[in-house]
Order: sequence, then structure tokens, then C-alpha cells
Amino acid sequence: MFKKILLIGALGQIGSELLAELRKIYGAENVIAADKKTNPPEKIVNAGPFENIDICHKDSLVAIVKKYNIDCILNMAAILSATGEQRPKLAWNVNMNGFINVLDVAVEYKMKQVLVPSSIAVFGPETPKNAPQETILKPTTMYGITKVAGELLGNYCVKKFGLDVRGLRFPGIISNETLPGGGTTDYAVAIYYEAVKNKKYTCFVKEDTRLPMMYMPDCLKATIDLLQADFSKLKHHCDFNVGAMSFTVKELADSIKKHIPEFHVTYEPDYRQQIADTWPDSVDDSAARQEWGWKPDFNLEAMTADMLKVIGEKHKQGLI
Ligand code: VAH
Repeated sequence: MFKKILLIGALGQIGSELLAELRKIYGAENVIAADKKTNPPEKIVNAGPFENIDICHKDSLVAIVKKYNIDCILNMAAILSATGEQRPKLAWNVNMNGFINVLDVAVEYKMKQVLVPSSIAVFGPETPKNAPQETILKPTTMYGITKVAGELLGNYCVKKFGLDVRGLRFPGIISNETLPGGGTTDYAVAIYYEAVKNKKYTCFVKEDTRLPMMYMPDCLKATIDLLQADFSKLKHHCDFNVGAMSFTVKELADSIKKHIPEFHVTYEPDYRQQIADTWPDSVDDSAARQEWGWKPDFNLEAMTADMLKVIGEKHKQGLI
């Protein structure tokens, strides 16, 4: 088992909550948080080691690996789909050149494990609407292209160097701790905040847009379950489909209205509609269920109740 974990992208939507979970399991001093942002919140800095890093500069990565004797790297750093379409070269640089640096260092310094998320963004218009585990991967976004290439590179390192690299294709992730940034699925987070604060929301995709989604507690469970899975039992490595729910914006709004009856949504689709239209409605995650026991806990109703409770509390305290 690994002794010192480096979590890159520790201030992001998933990274910030994954950091807390990993530190509960492995001990705060054994999980080094790293991020490009230079202004980590007090609670992150006070809870354990934090380092500023730019994964596009390999030296900064090597310095941290050596300083802490890292033997496991989780790389959550990425430019997501919407920002990636505005700044494709930046997305390539961070998602590809950054990841290549992580893989290089992992081989050179003999990491016990590397984990890097992939995404349903690897799928494209030719992929069946219930995306199989093995299927056509012809994404039309730069983000999706980098995630397909990342999966192939990670699987290559497993075969070529015997490196233990793992990854899972996250759907849209919904959470109430750290706001997401630059994603096409960000509407599914913003809608809850706007419902609590203003009782109305203008959505940037159409009401019948159906996408695979997952609540953060299940995202953390999937990540840690895969991290701790027995490598010898894995037939797949960097490209596990993981599913939990699939709903339209209308179904999401209706679940909120059960708690806030006066809530109202208007629709003004923008460029992100074209991205969402290329993604599947749902995924077949039987490989993850068979190979490492994946099973989600939250459905739409349970997620909505919890989201509105937590965000409602923050609003009462004037935190949002
Ligand atoms: C995005 N939240 O919207 C990310 C995710 C399923 C998409 O990877 O780009």
C-alpha cells in the first residue's frame, strides 16, 4: 500500500472534497495537497501539507515528489469541456502535457499507483445513447480528445512499464462544497444555488437535455474504491464507465419544486448545448460493478434533498 499521496488539483470541485476523504483514511500528513492556485483556503492549509504546483512544468512536480517521497499520484487537474472549447490549446497543454509529465515522473520515480479521472466527454455523436464500456470514442470537444488520449496513454504505461494507472469516466458531478468551473454540466450545480437564493434559474441548455450525473459522495466513493481495488482483478485500467443517475433538466427542476414549489426555470441555450448534445444519456457501468464492486448510493430525489438542506443552511448563515 502507498505511504505518501500527492493530490494534484486539490482546490478544485472534486479535489477539495477528495482531499478531506483521503486525509481521513491515510492521515493528513500523508496526503500532500497541490494546486496551481496560490491562495489556498486557511482550512486546507491548516489541515495538512499544501504545495503550489504547475504540472506543465515537470521540475515543479519532481521537486514535490522528491521532497515528500511520494509513491502515489492522483491527478485531478484539468481544463473542462466548456473552457476547453474557448481555449483549446490551454486544455491540450494542461490535460495532455501536464498528464504526460505525471506519467513520466511516475515511471522515473517508480510510483506505486497513478489515478486520473476520465469523463463521459470521451464519447461523441456516434456513441450509442446508453454508452457501452467498449464503444466508439470520437469526441468533438478538445476536452474529450484529451481524455481519450489520456486513457490510451495511461493504458499504454500499464502495458509498457507495468505502471499501475487507473481512471474512471466521471459523468457530471454535483456538489455543494466547491463550485465547479468551466464544465458543460455546471448547470446541474448552479440550479440548486439559484433555487435557494432566488427561486429562479436561467439554464444554458434545453429542458429535455438528458445527461448522466453523479452526486459527490458517490464520486468520492467510486474514486476511493477504485484506488483501493485489487489491481490483479482489473481487466480495464484507465477507462471505467461509472454511472449513478440520468435525468433531464426538467426532471431536475421538478425534483427541486417538490421542496421549493415557487421555483421557476427559463431556458436560454448557448454553445454548451452543442457540447451536451454529443454526450450519451447514460452509461453501462457493468465492468466497474464486476471488476471492483461499483454501486452508487444516491438517486435524484436523495441528492436534491441533501443539496437543498446543505445549501439552504449556508444561505441562512449568509455564506452564499
Ligand atoms: C464538464 N463536468 O462538464 C465536466 C464533465 C461530464 C462532463 O467532465 O466538462
